[in-house]
Amino acid sequence: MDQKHLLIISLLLLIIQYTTGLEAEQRADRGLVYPLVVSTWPFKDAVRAAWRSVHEKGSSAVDAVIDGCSACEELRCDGTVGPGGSPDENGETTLDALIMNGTTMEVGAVAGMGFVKDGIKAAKLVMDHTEHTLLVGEMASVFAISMGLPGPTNLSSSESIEKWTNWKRNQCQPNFRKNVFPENSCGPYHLHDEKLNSCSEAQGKLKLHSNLVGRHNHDTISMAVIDKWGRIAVGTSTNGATFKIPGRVGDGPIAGSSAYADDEVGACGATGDGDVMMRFLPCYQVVESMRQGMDPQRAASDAISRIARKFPSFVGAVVAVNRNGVHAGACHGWTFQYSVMNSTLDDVEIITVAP
Ligand code: SD4
Repeated sequence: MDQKHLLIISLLLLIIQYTTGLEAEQRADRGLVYPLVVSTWPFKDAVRAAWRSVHEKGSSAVDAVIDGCSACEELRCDGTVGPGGSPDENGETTLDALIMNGTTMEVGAVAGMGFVKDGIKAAKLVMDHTEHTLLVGEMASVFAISMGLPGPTNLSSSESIEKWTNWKRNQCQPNFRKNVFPENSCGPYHLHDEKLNSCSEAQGKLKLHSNLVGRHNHDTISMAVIDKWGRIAVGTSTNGATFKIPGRVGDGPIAGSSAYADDEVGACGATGDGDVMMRFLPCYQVVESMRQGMDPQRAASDAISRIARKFPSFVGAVVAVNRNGVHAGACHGWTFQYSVMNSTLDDVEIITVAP
C-alpha cells in the first residue's frame, strides 16, 4: 500500500472516530448514555473487553457480550468463572451459559456442559444455528464441538482439584443434600437411616449449604450491553455452585432468571443462590417492572425483596439497566458490586451496593 492510500485510510478512520464521538455526545445530551457495558462483580477486564468491542470496534450488543464473557472465561475472573472453577461432587467442572438478543428475543443456552471451555460461545451457537433455546449435558458438549469449538478439554484445574480433595477430606461437607443419610460420609445417600431412630439424631447429620455461595465464590458473570444503535443484549457464564450435585442446572442458562433483555425496556443481570433465584425469574421481573414504569432502582429492589420475603436467608443480587443506560443494583445477604463502562467514564467504574 502506498503513502497516499495510507493517508486516505487514516483520514477515514479519524472521521469515523469523530462522528462516533459526536453521536455519543448527542445521545448524552438527550440523557441517553450508551454504548454501555454493565456486569456483575468487579470483573474489570471482562468489561473492558466488551467495551473495546462495542465502542472501538463498533460491534453489536450481542457480539460485545460474547467478547466480554469470553474474556471472563479465559481469564477465569475471580478464579471461579469458566473452566477450572467450581468442582461438583465428583470433582468435575461443568458450565452453564446463556446469551439473549433483546432486539429479536432470541436466546441460546447450554447447561451442565463439560469438556468445552467456551460456555458463552456454545450458547451463541445454539442461538444462531438451532431453533432450540437450551441444550444440556454431554449432548451440549457434542453439539458445541461439532460446531467447531475446541474440545474435548479437561475443565479441571489444580485449584479445583485441591478444593475438591479438601472437601472430600472434610467428609463432603458442606453439601447440597437434605433429608438424606449418607452411607459412609460422602454417600451414597439414602432416604432413611435404619441405624438412627430419632428425628433429632437424623437432623444432626444435616448441614446447611448457605456458605457455598458467598463473597469469594462468585462463579458467575452476568453482563448487559447497549450498543450505539440502542440494541440490548445480555449474557451469563458460570460453572454454577461449588460441590453441586452432578446434573444440577442453576439459574445461569435460564432466560429471565440470570439475565433478560428487551430493547423496548432495558436489561437485567443476576448472581447468587441460583437454586432459589430461578424460582422467581428475578430478571424477567425487573424488566417487566421497568416496562410498567418503575425506575431501575425500584425494579431491582422489588425483585430482590420478592425473593427475600419467602427465603429470608438467600444470598443474591441483580443489576438493572433501562434502555437509556440508567443503572442500579439491589442485593440481599451480601454486599454486591457491579461494573459499569460508558463514554462518560475514563475506565470501568465499580459500584458497591449494600444489602
Ligand atoms: C448458580 N447463580 O449457579 C449461580 C452462582 C452465582 O455468584 O451466581 N454465584 O447458582
